[in-house]
Amino acid sequence: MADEKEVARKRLRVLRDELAFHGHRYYVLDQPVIADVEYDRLFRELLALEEKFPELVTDDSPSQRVGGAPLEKFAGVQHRHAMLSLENAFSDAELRDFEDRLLRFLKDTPQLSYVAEPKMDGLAVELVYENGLFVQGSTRGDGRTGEDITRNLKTIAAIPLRLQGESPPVLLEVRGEVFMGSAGFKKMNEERAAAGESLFANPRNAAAGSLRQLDSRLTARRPLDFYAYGISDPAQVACPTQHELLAQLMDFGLKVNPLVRLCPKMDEVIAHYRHLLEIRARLDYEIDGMVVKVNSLALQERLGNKARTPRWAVACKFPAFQATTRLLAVDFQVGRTGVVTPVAILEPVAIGGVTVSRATLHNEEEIKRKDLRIGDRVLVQRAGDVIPEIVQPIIDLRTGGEEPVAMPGHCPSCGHTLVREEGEAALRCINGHCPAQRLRSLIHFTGKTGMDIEGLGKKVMEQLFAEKLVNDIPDIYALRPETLERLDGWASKSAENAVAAIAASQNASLARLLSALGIRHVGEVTAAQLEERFQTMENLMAASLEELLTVEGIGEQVAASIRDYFGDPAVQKMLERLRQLGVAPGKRVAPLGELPLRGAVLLFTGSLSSFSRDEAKGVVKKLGGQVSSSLSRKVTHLVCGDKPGSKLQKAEELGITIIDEKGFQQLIS
Ligand code: I6G
Repeated sequence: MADEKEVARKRLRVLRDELAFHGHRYYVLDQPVIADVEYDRLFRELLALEEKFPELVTDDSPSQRVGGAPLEKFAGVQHRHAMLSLENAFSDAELRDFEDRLLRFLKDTPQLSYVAEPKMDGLAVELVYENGLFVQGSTRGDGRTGEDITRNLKTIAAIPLRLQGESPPVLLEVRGEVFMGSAGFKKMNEERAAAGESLFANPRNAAAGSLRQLDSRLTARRPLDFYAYGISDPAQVACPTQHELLAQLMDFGLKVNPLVRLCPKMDEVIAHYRHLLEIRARLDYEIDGMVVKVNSLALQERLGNKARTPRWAVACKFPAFQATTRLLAVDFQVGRTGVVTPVAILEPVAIGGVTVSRATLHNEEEIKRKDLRIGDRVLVQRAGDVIPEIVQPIIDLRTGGEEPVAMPGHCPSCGHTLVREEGEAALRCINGHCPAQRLRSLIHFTGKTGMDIEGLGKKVMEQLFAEKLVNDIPDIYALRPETLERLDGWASKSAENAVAAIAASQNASLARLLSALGIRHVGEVTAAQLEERFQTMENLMAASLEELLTVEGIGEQVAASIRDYFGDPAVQKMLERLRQLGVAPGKRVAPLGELPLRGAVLLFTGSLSSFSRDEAKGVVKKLGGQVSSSLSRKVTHLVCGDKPGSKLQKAEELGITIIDEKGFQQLIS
């Protein structure tokens, strides 16, 4: 047994090292060198050995990341060096003021270089490493005393349980930010919504809530991440600059934000701020600004700290993406497929430089889930180009006078009774003549995912619809410059351009036209597949349900929707009118039944002089024929090129028609 234990001890050491190495490649560098299954196999081997010899479990074992039994509460932790906050700057001018203050303070230093990096919207923590081993982790707390969240921090894969390198410092107190990526946050909230649990307002709250779990097994399930940004005392490592310090932290196996920039001058700092602001919405995590630090650690020391903030650093804040305002009313908008969507009407509020007065509410379930009431003070958020949304009502500010949101029973546009189809969250107007649906369909038809007709955007389509000039899709193709010219806001040039753009769309591909028609369940991808298979509108209209089901990616629901659409006499009439008005998608080929090579199966042997094999096969398929790769009785024609090989004799024996290249050319002409 003693021998077995010794073998296990050695093997566990190897496994810990290997798992730490691969964990670092995967979670920190994002460059795994083994497959997940291989990692899992090593991990399972480690767990099995540790289960057999629990006394061999070490603090830095990867098994410690899974979390342990719940605590009663967190213990307090005294920070050896206070965790300070940062002063803020809100403009270029305030950044220049920061530099002026530094230069005044230092007197003898004419030029300063800086390190600038994104300010993560997460939670500041301290990680204490003794002789390379992670021994304690804590929150910032009040700056002097934080909470001991070691067990929770150990569950975060990006935090090394042991520092890399041969000679780690005796003591290293790493400062950094724990955060939750946007994708992980979204997924987690979706799962919580499905389980009927309350939602987190933003990734920061979610990260904070996850870190403060008394049961670290729950923390282990949350998609938390970590970036290091400094240490508590520069004396702990021998580095002359902030930039080299960050490189040293990376060598220790810690994760540092790749958007850290060394800026030789304040101009570069400002340029990096603009860059971060520009890419902010595309990052997979939220940042609320940029932190600028004097690069020289000796100068940082000379500059020192004020009561609560270092003199050598400043946070340049970004405009907020969230704000609070009042929910004034809820409007109901009818989409082109008849879906009725509630829209929040808000007291206008500026968010990140844009005035927001409307926000999407998705559907009734969303209103119920968020418990929104008219008159509520609400937290609103806007991210990038995404439509603003209400995050949550601020329940504590309710006065009691707030009213529940009443869902309509009838279509706000045509008055038709609304229905809710089985398994759908949405309310729907099923009146095929509903004016709101018609207008939305027209806007979709001319829009980007439709025919993409320049000059016929949403506003213009609303105008043409209101003026009763365009009531149905074919009306678009009947528009004349003289008619448009007379309308408000039009001139002869814009009218001519619009009509020219309309005319140009007459020859758009079939796929584009199908996508523009807005057939339910037929988006751009399905439209392209339908074009590939049927080639003309006539073929598609004549296709049976069975034929539609043979198209890749088309199932019962989509096939039925296409059949229903083309089976509708009003649609047939509309398409006929479109045809008469010259809308002729793509180039016309004969209907499938009339294709000249329908029923023919060709086999090629030897090389052809005027076609490559692929070209020849392509032509055959286009003309309705099939190409075989082997000789059988199904083959109707053997096409013999130069040096035909053994197939020729066999084909003769089977009585198959044999043609040469000239014969092939005649066949396809
Ligand atoms: O709260 C902080 C976030 C990011 C910081 C910080 C930081 O550097 C990127 N740096 C310092 C020095 C402090 N707080 C005090």
